Amino acid sequence: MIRPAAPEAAGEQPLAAYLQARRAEVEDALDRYLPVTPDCPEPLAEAMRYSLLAGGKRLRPVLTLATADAIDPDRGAALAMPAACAIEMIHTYSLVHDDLPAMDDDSLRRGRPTVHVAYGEAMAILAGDGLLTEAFRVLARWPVTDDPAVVDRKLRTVERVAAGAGAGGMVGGQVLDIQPVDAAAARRQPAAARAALRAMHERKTGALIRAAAGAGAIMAGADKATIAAVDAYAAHLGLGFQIVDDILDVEGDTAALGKTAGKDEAAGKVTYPSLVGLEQSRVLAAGAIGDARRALRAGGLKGGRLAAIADWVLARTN
Ligand code: GRG
Repeated sequence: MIRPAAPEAAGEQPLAAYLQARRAEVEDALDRYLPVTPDCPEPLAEAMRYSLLAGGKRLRPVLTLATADAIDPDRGAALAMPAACAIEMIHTYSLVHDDLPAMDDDSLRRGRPTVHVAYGEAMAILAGDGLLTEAFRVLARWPVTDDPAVVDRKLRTVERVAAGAGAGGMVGGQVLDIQPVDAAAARRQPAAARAALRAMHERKTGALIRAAAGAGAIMAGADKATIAAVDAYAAHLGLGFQIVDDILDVEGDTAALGKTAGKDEAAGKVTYPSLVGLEQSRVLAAGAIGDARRALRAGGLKGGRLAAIADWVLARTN
């Protein structure tokens, strides 16, 4: 959409190959972490697999792994893989619940019928519950270790992920999103409306993206200052991601997105394009990605894939 992705450093594989390889590793690991019968009743196991192994960009787990790679290229990704998968399980649960008739009432996700359409509402609620709960089992159990330093990292990761996903993070953001909006008031007070929109997205979308990057940093053994730099990067990245999401809802098509396009306008939602127009939305998205790159430089995190991932988030078409 805006500018080319960052050039690879000499000897590095292209970003697309890196993303593809990391996604494949995540999908293998997700498959291993998912509960199976007879412990898990068959219909629940099936609905959880249906939602979790249905593709998706895998932005959050790849971000966890790329952050860990940037900090400890040798061991970081292996240490962070369980957290990466747990975050994707939480993200997927949020999509399953968001699609329910009581929330967004959508019938298409990741290019196929939503879980409640395929398995019924009760099973969709329970599949989401199962994914959320199993995510915390994965965080607590893996990597299996007696090393007190790694045990400490796991505990800090659990706290950070719970904060990103919970009442002060994604769940709280969803609550703000379902409050009725006064579109006329938003038009009268555009600055206040924009601040409210940003605050909602910081929680609903941004908090889990921050937790994804933060988990990678913590599991790879980053110091406090580096964790803070990663957090600043991810906060800007989350905002950029969301603005692009709003733009794609207007400009994208349902087949490419794998979810229903044009829903925001149909639902009368306040979005970046509805508040500031498409052109200014693009400027804001590029600004957020520029801020993300600056946060990396300020934190001395120049190596690795994080800058290129920021460019990819801006350029994405689905
Ligand atoms: C139900 C507790 C609860 C929360 C739902 C994330 C969320 C909160 C709702 C999803 C609705 C939505 C369209 C949010 C905008 C940004 C977003 C999170 C898009 C979906 O994430 P992607 O694009 O999806 O990373 P894939 O399928 O690629 O993983």
